[in-house]
Amino acid sequence: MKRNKFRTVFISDAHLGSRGCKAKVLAAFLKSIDTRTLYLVGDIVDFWRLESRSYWPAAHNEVVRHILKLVKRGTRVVFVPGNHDEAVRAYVGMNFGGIEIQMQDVHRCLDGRRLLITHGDQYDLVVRHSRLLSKIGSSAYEMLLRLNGALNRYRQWRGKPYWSLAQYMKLKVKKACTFISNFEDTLIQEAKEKQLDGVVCGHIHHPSHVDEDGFTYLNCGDWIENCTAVVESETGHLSLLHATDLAPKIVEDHLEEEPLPSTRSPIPFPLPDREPAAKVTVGTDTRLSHRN
Ligand SMILES: [Mn+2]
Repeated sequence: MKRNKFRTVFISDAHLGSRGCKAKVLAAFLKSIDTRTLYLVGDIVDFWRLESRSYWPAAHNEVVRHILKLVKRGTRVVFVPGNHDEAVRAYVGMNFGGIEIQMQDVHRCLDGRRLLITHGDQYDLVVRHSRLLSKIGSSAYEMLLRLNGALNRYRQWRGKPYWSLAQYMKLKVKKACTFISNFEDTLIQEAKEKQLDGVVCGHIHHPSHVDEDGFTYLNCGDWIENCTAVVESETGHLSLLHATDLAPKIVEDHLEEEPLPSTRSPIPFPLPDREPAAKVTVGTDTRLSHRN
């Protein structure tokens, strides 16, 4: 099997152990890549969900198996836990079967730029100050996703396109909550204070690639709704990818029962390998269309 080669791949918010997780798509994605470094940018396993009931279908094992396979093939795997897998934070500095656990990390790109790697919940004031509040929010969100699934099965049956109720509700709710709108700014500020050139994070399930004043903000998105990853090509290009950009056939086979939003990654794939590494791709500011 010919795999897509990368220098670095960043994924976040898989939420393994929760019903919303598109584990089959993620497994297909991991199977289709070859990378020197894989960053797991938090909320990979959803311990909050597993606390209340155990849910672990075979596809979730497949994801873990493919990550371990990458380790075996020589990929450096760094796990930066998030708030849903914060239990793992107790093991920062340790190494489990080739997976390094780090609280945060700094990634040096091929072109020398240094990026802060963090899940991002530390900069989300609501999660920080009210674990209970965000837990309530999290189970309401899962209910919403189930409702969303039912609604879209109905829409599909009526021949209508996919429409994300969860996304719609999230945008509505978040508009009222300025803390999320501050999330990106806070993270950018944090990385600037650390004298870094950018940040790769997750947490808000909102894939985004912004290049501004020589500073890069990349949000990995999630594997519940968006199925996106941040990648650094072998020539040092940073971009945001949609899973179907990489492994369209395999991925689409798994999506029949669970349609994805029709929006595709704005970055064309395959990546333009011939261009010099220092040239930064012009980011598409998705904040313009979905203000958090
Ligand atoms: Mn999170």
